Amino acid sequence: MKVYLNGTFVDASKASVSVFDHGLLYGDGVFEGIRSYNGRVFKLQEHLDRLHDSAHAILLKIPLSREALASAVKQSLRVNRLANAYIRLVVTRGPGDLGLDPRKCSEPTVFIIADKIELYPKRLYEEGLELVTVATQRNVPEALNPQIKSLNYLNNILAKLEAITAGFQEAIMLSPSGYVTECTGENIFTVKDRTLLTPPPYIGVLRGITRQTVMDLAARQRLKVREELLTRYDLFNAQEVFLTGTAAEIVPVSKIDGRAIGSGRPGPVTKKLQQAFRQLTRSEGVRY
Ligand code: PXG
Repeated sequence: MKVYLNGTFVDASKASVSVFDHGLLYGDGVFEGIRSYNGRVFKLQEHLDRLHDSAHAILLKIPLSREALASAVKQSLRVNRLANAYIRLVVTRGPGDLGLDPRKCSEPTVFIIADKIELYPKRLYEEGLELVTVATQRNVPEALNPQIKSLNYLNNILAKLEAITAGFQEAIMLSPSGYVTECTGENIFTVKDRTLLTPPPYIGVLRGITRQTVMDLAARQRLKVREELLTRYDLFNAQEVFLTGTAAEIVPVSKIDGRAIGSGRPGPVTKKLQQAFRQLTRSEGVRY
């Protein structure tokens, strides 16, 4: 496997960054997780836009133009001969000294890992996922805005560990006032009476690209879609709940904190959206 690292392709075994890189020392950097389907990168422009917005929010200047980044992503897929892949695009503050001061970092580090996509077990999509609400609250926008896809994922990892310790695979994180935010690496939706609801970004969620894609697909299916504050009660009493994310796509939720959601099986609205999503990933994207 070849990894793009600061302008060149190097063997994966030689693709290393400095221990002085502030991405490592402080989580000072931003990233994207992107997917390709059948030789096309899905929503590439949207991912590059979000990467730039994340970088802009932390005063990090990406040393490559959008076009250069796009072509580096495509080249990573070509050199590794991958038709269906998971792509990790990372920009860090770069190597500096042991202080926090980002001005001491000479040059941002840019790397792209393109690897085979590890699909989740089929059972997950057929039976649905059981979730648990955890005590670790989602970062508040006033401190570290979850809209910034930064390299600092400890908030999410702590929540994930709580879920795992409790015997579940995924966690629901709440805001400090107890509103539903998102899972550790997926956005959340409820379905009730042909209306999709999902928490608004200001409560502290990542503006997921799959989230937006599903909102667009839902509108085309004449479903109503709204961003609204949701409580656990709203989740428990929804007809359907599902999660969205680049890696997981659309995952039905069967149970939350011991309460069955709807029939406890993937519902018709979720299934129809999954179908439309599959169709879309097959028919659009940037060719490489
Ligand atoms: N919320 C958070 C906190 C995320 O990290 C999403 C939502 C979904 O966004 P997209 O744009 O992918 O629809 C993410 C996705 C993983 C993993 O292993 C997921 C993400 C990052 C790293 C790993 O599932 N980000």
